[in-house]
Amino acid sequence: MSRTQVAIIGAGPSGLLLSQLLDSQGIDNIVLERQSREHVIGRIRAGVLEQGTVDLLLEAGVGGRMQHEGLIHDGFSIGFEDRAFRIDLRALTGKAVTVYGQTEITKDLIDARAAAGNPPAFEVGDISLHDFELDRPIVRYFHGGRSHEIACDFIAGCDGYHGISRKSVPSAALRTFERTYPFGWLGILADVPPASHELVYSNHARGFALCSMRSPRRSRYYVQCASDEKLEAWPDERFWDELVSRLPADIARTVVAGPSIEKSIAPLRSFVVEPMQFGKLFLVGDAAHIVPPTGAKGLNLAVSDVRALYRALSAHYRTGRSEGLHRYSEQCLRRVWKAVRFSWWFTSVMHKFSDEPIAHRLQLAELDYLAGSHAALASLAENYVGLPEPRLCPTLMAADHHPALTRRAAKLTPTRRVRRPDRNADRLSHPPIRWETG
Ligand code: RFL
Ligand code: PHB
Repeated sequence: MSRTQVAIIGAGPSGLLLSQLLDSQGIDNIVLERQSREHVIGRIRAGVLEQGTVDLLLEAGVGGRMQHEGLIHDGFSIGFEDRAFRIDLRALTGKAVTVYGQTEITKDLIDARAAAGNPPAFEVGDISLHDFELDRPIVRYFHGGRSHEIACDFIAGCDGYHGISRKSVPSAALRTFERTYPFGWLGILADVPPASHELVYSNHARGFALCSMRSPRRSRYYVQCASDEKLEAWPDERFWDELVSRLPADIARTVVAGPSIEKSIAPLRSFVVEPMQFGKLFLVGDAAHIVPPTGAKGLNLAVSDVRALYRALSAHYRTGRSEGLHRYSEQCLRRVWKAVRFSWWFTSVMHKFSDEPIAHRLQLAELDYLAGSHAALASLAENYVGLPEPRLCPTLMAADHHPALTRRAAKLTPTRRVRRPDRNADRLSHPPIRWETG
């Protein structure tokens, strides 16, 4: 039996980034991945990074290429009824987002892990987790033609929604919350210039569409499709025709069609498990929560979990203090639920749910209100760029949920800990609403 401090299950962005950060603190770890390296770096997923995600990638020493190739976006547009309005993220929040593909982040992390002499073990079979409710967890698996056993201090379950980590916890110990949406996203990647220099989210009577990108020469587009849709039913021509039909005319005219280099369908769901910790097993990223991609939150939430676990483990090994580990689930879930709410709301406003005419009219009214209300735009923008990290003061955390405690907290909490207004608040000025078309 071999030994490590932290056994990490899954080499997606969560597992790889956690491994990289722990290594930087001299914390021994091993990453076990079910799929091959080629499969992992071939998956096309997220594209929009919050500043907090960018900062943690830089802290981990894997941000060089992202800084060079990532595109800073100060805003995005929402189309409806053949017109579009811009959400000026910079003016509304003082912040921007970075467009840089998850595929590239994964490549950068795998290269960094290899350069550090601790690459993930790919194509690992039959992983099973044992004794994690006790002091000495054990991970068993099959790799390189033989079985292995590792004793560790902690297990990080970074193995996504379909992984084994969450399923290893007795079901009575967990509570799950789930909503599946009656549609999916059909996405294509193509080496053609993007239709617009910023992202465009479009509400249309035929269904949702999104114009995104990976670089000035590579576009990523999505259209809402039925959840049981078959890829074979979507030759490239049909995709481009459908996309163009769902965009405001001025944007549709700028779409450059070309052969797809990837095409896939993703189901949409909201899912949360509580708590995110069971004994020495910590659930991280998609293993603990899934959001529909509309709000571009999934990867960013995963990185927030990694940040919290990395800091808690570092403190544990450095000082022997474990408060951060005990608070991990509570701290992460506060952020998770806000992102679940935002992603659900944005999904609800932008997608076609039924043929009921009133449903579409209500969406149009909401979008018209959004376009004309500074308060509503500011709320959308602050959620999109990423909410600040939840505060760590336990008294205030409880008080936030229980008004009765707020009064007590006000008495007990030193004034310097009391919530201060956001330092960007004075930068909020009503931006001009720019109608790009119509
Ligand atoms: P992942 O990426 O699913 O990685 C989990 C890894 O675990 C492996 N695994 C196992 N390994 C060992 N043993 C087992 N039994 C295992 N079972 C599974 C898997 O092979 C895999 O390598 O989870 P992670 O690391 O938590 O990362 C989460 C993100 O991938 C995900 O949240 C985002 O991609 C979501 N997402 C977006 N997030 C954003 O922040 N911004 C976006 O713009 C954005 N766009 C998207 C998205 C997700 C999409 N899809 C595919 C639903 C766009 C789309 C279309
Ligand atoms: C993407 O580029 O893949 C992307 C962008 C924004 C989203 C979801 C996906 O909300």
